[in-house]
Amino acid sequence: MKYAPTPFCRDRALVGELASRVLKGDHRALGKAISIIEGGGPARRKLIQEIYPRTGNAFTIGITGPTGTGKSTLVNKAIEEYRKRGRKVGVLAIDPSSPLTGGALLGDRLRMMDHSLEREVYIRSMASRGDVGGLARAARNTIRLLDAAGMDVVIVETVGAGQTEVQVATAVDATVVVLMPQLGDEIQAFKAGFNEIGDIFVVNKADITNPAKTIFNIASGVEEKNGWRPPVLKTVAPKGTGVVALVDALEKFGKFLEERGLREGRMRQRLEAELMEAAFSDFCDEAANRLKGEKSWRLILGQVSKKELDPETAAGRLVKIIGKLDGTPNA
Ligand SMILES: Nc1nc2c(ncn2[C@@H]2O[C@H](COP(=O)(O)OP(=O)(O)O)[C@@H](O)[C@H]2O)c(=O)[nH]1
Ligand SMILES: [Mg+2]
Repeated sequence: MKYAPTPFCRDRALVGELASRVLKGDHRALGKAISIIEGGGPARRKLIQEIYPRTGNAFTIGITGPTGTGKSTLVNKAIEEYRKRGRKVGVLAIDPSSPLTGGALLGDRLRMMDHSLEREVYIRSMASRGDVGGLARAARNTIRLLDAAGMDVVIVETVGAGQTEVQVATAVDATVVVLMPQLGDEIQAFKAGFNEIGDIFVVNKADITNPAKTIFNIASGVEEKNGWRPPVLKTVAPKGTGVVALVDALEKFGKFLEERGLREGRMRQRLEAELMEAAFSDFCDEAANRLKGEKSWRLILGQVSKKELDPETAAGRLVKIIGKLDGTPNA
């Protein structure tokens, strides 16, 4: 059960108060609010109800690519560049490492530490857990919180081209795919997955080997979408080389979306996917809980275990039973 064990009527007032502090840009409140988002349940719903009208102002950026290509280093430098341009920056780093070690998580936190104390920068890490849909949902809502808290730019770092990463990477206005020279297999992966999601491509670690061939390979693979041809940029993240050009390209893409009136449409498309996922996920949780309270559930379970009924026929019957269940859904 995801629902908070504390009585929610008391929590409602607390969550309302927390939301108003988030809207004022209070970093401590943000931290608590993100934990509520991760926890799910009615507190999450109340929180999002409160802040949602105040979202939509931040320019949201997804940074993705294989492990070790230099994404975190690049994010750090991008934060610096955005600070120079007077923007408030929120960062969400989604870590792929096993929740048992948490090694890279700590590393990311340390690497980003120099900015954490600044008032205009907020950085949060989120461990990727087993629950794929849950993570994407938490990430989307965290982006909303950072947006509502007054961040001008929200950056989300994810790894790889798996289902979750693609979901998260596409929950933003602009997606930057970070690769490096001589990735070999990764270039194949790029062709399979990254190609479609990238609005800007970066070949980082340009100091290690000549990136010309990699850049050429990527550039010949990218396709123009609605009049935007994704640029392929070259960077040396630790030195900050190419970072100004990257932030320029992001700003240019942001303007492009606004001028062409594409931002709204893209947002709507993302919402469509999100609502469908969220509704089905909640429906499954709720239906499972209700079903388990039904006499027919135990009856059918018993029949299957005694081999009076097979699992496939049982599943079909359960679907019919779920369809007939009524009750007041959690509002
Ligand atoms: N030589 C070189 N090393 C880099 C560059 N960018 C990042 N690194 C190093 O590569 C390692 C992985 O970087 P990190 O930012 O954690 O990659 P991530 O896994 O994509 O987030 C770190 O040791 C960085 O210092 C670069 O442009 N050149
Ligand atoms: Mg990283």
